[in-house]
Amino acid sequence: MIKKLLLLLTAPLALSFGVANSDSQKWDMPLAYSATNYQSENAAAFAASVTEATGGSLTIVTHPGGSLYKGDEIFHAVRTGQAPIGERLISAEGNEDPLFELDTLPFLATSFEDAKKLHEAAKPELQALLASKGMMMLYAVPWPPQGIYNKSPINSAADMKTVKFRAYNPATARLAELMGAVSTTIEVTDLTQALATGQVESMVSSGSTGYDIKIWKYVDFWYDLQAWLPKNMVIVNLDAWHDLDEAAQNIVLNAASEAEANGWAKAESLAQWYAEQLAANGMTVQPGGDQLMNDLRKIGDIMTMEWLERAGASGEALINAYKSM
Ligand code: PCA
Repeated sequence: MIKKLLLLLTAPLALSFGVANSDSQKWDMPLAYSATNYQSENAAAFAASVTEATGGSLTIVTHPGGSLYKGDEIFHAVRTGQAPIGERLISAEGNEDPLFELDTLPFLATSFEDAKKLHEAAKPELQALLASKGMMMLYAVPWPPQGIYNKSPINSAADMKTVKFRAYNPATARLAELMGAVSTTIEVTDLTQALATGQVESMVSSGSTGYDIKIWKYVDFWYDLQAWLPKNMVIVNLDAWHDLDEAAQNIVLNAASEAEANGWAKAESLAQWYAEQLAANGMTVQPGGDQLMNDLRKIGDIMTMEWLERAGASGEALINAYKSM
């Protein structure tokens, strides 16, 4: 009898605990880049701000450095809901859709100001594209302007012939091909080893990534080409999103717009500092010479033409909209 009574008393208690648990959620957030990079630090601040503002009813835990999912797994993980949220280099998904490559078209948007305009111009279509894949973008943050790292001086594109080149997306692989270089696509987490073993000896990237991997141990030159500013995006799975109540959604959206503003400001304020760090560690940091820039502009024109062929009228409209901003 007493046993029965106890059962009767404890059953609803257990039930209410169960409900309380399912009401509070934990989102694991995979990041591809190292914990100390400003992109990851910005994501960690975003996660902390959501966790605090929701009083822990939504806890977001970041997993930097590809520790939960590697960079090239994150898009798929979020799409399938294996991860509710994650950060991915937008242009790395260029094979999925040309729209993802807009911010890596050489010399289209080469300053933070222009990159921001390009971002605003593309946002609605990018959101629609992601929605068609069951995802939504919460915010996007640029990398500083891109330049070429190499072991020896480069005066023209021809100097890149047969060089073993690290690519980070289909566009940089195409750039390598047009220069006559030989590319391998490698995530930053595997980059130090690839440079140390001689698998690659050159790449195009920002001062930020060169600094993070202490690239001065392997190469001596960085040409600050200001060729484009690629972005990382933080994406959320729409099923996970719809599991949140409206109050939590609003908290996430507010934290996201703060993270976007902070991330852009941080990237811009660090760009020059990164270049100085490369130089301070013995590298020759300089702009591209005339011949190199001319060659790369021609290659950029080819890549833009090829992109327009794939992106069609809507791609052209997007570029025109950006140019008229
Ligand atoms: N760093 C990233 C992408 C662009 C950048 O500056 C990388 O090299 O993977």
